[in-house]
Amino acid sequence: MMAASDPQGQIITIERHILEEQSSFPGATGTLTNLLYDIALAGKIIASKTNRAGLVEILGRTGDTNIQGEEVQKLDRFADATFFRMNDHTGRVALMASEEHADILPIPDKYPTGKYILLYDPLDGSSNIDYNICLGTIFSVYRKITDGRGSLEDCLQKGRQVVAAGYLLYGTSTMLVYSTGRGVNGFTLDPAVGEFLLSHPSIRFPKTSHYYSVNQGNERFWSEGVRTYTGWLQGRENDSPSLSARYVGSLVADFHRNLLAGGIFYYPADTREPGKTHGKLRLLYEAIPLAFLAEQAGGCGSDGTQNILDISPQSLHQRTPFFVGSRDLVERAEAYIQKLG
Ligand code: AHM
Repeated sequence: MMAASDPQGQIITIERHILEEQSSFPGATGTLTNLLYDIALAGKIIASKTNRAGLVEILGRTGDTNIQGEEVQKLDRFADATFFRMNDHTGRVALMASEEHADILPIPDKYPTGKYILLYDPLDGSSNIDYNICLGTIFSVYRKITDGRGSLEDCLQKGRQVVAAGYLLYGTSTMLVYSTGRGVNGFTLDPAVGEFLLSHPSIRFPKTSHYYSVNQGNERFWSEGVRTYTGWLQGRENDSPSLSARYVGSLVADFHRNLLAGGIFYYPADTREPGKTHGKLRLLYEAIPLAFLAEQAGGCGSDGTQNILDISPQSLHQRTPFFVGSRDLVERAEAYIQKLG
């Protein structure tokens, strides 16, 4: 897709787009605008490293494990530190929380705090780092609702309170896709000018879907409802859509493809071990931001029984079953789960 331009034929940079969006919010101070621009800048820096991930200097693991018990890789650590440092001193953010840290991340005392809460998964799909496969960063922004320099309560807001959310996709090109609640727009980084250019304006899920994305290797651990639903997606019933399977194992990549081509990504609850009965993915860092984007693009996100955006988070690293994509496919998953469990 070619970069979108205005009627005069000018290319629309992300800065210009964010500024134009700001002008449609009466009373906007520009703080969110600048925060989004800081995020875009962090994404550019992370992209410059992920592009070089195959090189020996960055490849390799730190040997530590993160709060989820997963091995932390160097690039994760770099992405995590970059996102924090790009936002810790600006006076726009009151508090951050990262999938890589057990607790909330206060702004250092020497810096002023602001009115926004920033939650992020710095490098999603990190099991793919060694194999030169797409990775992503997922973020969401909320307003601070407590007094002072922010607290855990500020991070545990429902998805309905999201002010802005989006992701960076480090693929064949680097993309930034975001929404401030006025639709979804996608930007592609032009390495020649070092700027994100509007390439995918007003993204909506297409009416016809093409793909379903799930780790089918886990099928034996799924409920009957999820197994039967998967059969329906594959074409085993009269009204089946007969979709093709595509699974990268990087949530951002799987979501992005299905957003553009139409489809559903799901990571259901499974019975493997007690911890997985609530799914694998994190409500705050992964499910809520993508469910917000999906809804803004005409789709939706669900845990199989209720809309992800209506769940009250109880803890920072809470996991959830997750179904996200074209609305009719998500609703059909809910119907199978309601009927068969
Ligand atoms: P991560 O936080 O270690 O990157 O794990 C999250 C990833 C998602 O990107 C992806 O959708 C899922 O885990 C894949 O899990 P699995 O390997 O079990 O299929």
